[in-house]
Amino acid sequence: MGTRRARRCFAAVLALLGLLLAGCATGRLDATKPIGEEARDIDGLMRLSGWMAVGVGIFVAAAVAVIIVKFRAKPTDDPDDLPPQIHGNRKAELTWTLIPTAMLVFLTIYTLPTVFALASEGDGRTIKVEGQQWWWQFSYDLDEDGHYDIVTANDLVIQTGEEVNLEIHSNDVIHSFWIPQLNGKKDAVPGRIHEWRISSDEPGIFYGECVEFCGLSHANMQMRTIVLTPDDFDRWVQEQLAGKEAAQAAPAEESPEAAGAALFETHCISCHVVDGTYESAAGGNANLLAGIAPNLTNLMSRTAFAGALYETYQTGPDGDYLRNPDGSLKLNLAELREWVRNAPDMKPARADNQQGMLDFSEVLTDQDLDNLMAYLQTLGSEPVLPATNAGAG
Ligand code: HEC
Ligand SMILES: [Cu+2]
Repeated sequence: MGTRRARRCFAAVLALLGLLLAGCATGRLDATKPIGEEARDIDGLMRLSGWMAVGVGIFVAAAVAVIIVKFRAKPTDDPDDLPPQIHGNRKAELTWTLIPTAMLVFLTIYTLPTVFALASEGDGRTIKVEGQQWWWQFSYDLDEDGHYDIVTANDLVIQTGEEVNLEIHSNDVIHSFWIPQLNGKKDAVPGRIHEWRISSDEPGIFYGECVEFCGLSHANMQMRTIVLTPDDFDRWVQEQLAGKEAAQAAPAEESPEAAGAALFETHCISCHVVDGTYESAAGGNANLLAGIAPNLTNLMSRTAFAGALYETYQTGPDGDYLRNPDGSLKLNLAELREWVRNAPDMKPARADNQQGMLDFSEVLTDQDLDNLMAYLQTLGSEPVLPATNAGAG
């Protein structure tokens, strides 16, 4: 092999390696900047074992290079004159067995405390996490009476400094929950409850994805963790409860909201629950393979919809939220409306197979859609955004 070809080959390998490493930090999913204790512990292990591997790699590559150069056949060598033939060398074999063994034993011992620490229960609240095709649901039992007071989707809201215990369930197939900056991955397995802890030192919006292939829209099954200061978190809880109260009041008669509520009752409550108003639908549509559809009680308080594939509110090029002249957030009305009109067109799903939302494009008129949008906008107040990092970037 010519040296030019060798060099090209080497360059290609380097480029591939670069691509591979870039995969650790693509846009919003960044496994290299841990923000919570659990993520930091994992990052520490990765760094240590990574550097040990780099050391071993360099040593082996250098040894190979030296051996190739030093012991290669020289033009003056007699081709029949072989170097001494050796069968076994106890000292060498012991060395290259014992050193790697010692390194692996060291790594195991070094890793174990973290493994146990990650498996231990945190001192904060417990939140139920349910994966289903293809979105995540989060339920909060505030007074620990076995009844969930807040049920939301897409946005997992927690407060800074709290070791939150997640109880991870799946309602259909295996999914996996991963917010790279806050902890490692944990599978959601049907029929099992997996416990997992997350925490964050800083307020912010941290992005995640389902990381176990779960069917058609696996790639569109995202979620985010909104981390608020304790004061903001309390405000969020109060607003969620207030949203529940408000959802029970009937809209003013003959308003677009009332017309929307009536349409909602006709077309939507077979799957969706709005707490209080549609008690009859509690439990959702038993036929829906993926379990119930997102609880819409506080729809407006979430930053994203449809498995966090779409923003509920408009963002600018740098990820900052856009605002109306009165300071309120700008609703992403166009995409929300299009979603209600023809959801399967915006996110691959198989509604005919009871996965995802139906196509209403042949059912609802433009007027119906306007009324439904008016009604949906009454569901909850706008999201409580983290003090810093108020953007989506
Ligand atoms: C067959 C069951 C079904 C019906 C009927 C249905 N939906 Fe849905 N809807 C779903 C499912 C499932 C999702 C979640 C889809 C996803 O993210 O993949 C969803 C998502 C939504 C979302 C986004 C919520 C979020 O937090 O992600 C909105 C808004 C919504 N539906 C409104 C409506 C309206 C309005 C109607 C009536 C016109 C309706 N839906 C009828 C099943 C249904
Ligand atoms: Cu999934």
